[in-house]
Amino acid sequence: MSAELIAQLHQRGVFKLGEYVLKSGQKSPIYIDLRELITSIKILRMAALALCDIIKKNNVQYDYIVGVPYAALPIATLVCDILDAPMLLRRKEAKSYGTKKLIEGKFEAGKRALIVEDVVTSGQSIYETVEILRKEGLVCTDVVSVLDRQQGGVDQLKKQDINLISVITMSDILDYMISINEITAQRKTEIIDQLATPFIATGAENGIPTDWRIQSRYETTQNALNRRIMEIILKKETNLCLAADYTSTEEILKIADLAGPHICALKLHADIIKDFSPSFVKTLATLAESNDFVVFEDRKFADTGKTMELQISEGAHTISSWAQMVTVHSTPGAASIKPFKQFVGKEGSKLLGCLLIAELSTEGTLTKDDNYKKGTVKMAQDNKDVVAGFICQKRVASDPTFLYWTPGVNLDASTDGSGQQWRTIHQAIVEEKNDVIIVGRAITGHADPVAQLKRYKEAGMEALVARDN
Ligand code: S5P
Repeated sequence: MSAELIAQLHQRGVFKLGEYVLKSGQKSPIYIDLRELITSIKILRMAALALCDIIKKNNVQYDYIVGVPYAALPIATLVCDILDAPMLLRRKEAKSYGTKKLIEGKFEAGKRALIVEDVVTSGQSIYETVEILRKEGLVCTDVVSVLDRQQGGVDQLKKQDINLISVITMSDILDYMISINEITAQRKTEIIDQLATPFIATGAENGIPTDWRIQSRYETTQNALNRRIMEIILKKETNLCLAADYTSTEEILKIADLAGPHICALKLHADIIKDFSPSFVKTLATLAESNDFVVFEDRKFADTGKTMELQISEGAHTISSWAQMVTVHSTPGAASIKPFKQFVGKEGSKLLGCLLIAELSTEGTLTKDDNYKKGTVKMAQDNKDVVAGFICQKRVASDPTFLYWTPGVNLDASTDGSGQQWRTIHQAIVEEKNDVIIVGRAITGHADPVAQLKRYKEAGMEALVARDN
């Protein structure tokens, strides 16, 4: 059954050879995205049947079946259907209303829960699920997965008394690729060796300190903007940046006043404001000072050095006279940074630093390209005095001296229908390892923005603390 499954998956292009960076930041010579499974119910069912097969063959005992959220949920559902077994659902975030339960479904403490996973790498996501189930009194010792990437997952889980059985392993896939002359036996050995090399998900590759806690990073940072932001994060306990995308100064000042206590930065698009004026930025500066937040102009500069120099200091907005931070595209190359360097510390300029756009949140963005991201990171690394970090979707560099700011966050919706892609705070911070969440319409478009500000502030900090502890 597993051979047929491998052939079917291969036919759908699920195995991609190349150079990839996994969620953990680890490099991988092969990428396997089993999420493509769910677009073919036939293959999904085949995988579910194979899982049922190994459950029976190994005589795995269970009272309930639980999928590791989210990718394994459809397959866990099918497994439950085939085995006629009761399913429990593990939530990634407790509901902010009602019962706040982390496990949905009826269960009795002391009974056995069997975990279903799609792909196992280090076993970390499985362990997180096991921990939650065990806290609820469930007995949790067995996991079945579709694929084991052979990256130490089995051993890591063993240490936690969890037994992992998989339908297919990376070796099986590579053997299949050898059999159809797609790779050589030598390449297989190289890939398996590379995958088995222990990985430390930090900056250790570059000899950079490995502590990601904001407190430690605050104590060592050399960058003026990061010092300021981290100071606010620690003092006000907020890693929330509000995107105040209103077109009138009245609305912006109103939300700035309400948001003040809950945010570390207020982000503007000055070019969408109908009645922008020097008195507006003056009032905003007063609010920023009394509430302790940073004023951020999301200009996304991308031009020749000279033009950007004029764009930041002249024209209707004279951005450098009021914004403490701005966004800059890396596309112009070295010219991206130079004009901004001269404004940090310059008389009459408020600029403390900038963020480089490493990856956009929009559907179909060309910034997904790995070389593009690498080039952006290199540019930042060579100019740490002015580049404080990145706008990104996943932490783009294993370097804690930068801050990673991420837009595309909404707890109640996944898209705006105009290309924006939203995901949860847990995903943005814990899974994708960003530091600051940029949230707009989830707050500004809500009937009760203050309640939303509190909700995003609390959830943002909770995720940050959970990530680093
Ligand atoms: O990739 C990006 C980069 C940015 S800075 N995607 C984004 O959405 N942004 C900005 O973040 C965008 O311009 C907007 O101001 C904010 C997100 O707003 P929301 O309403 O979608 O949360």
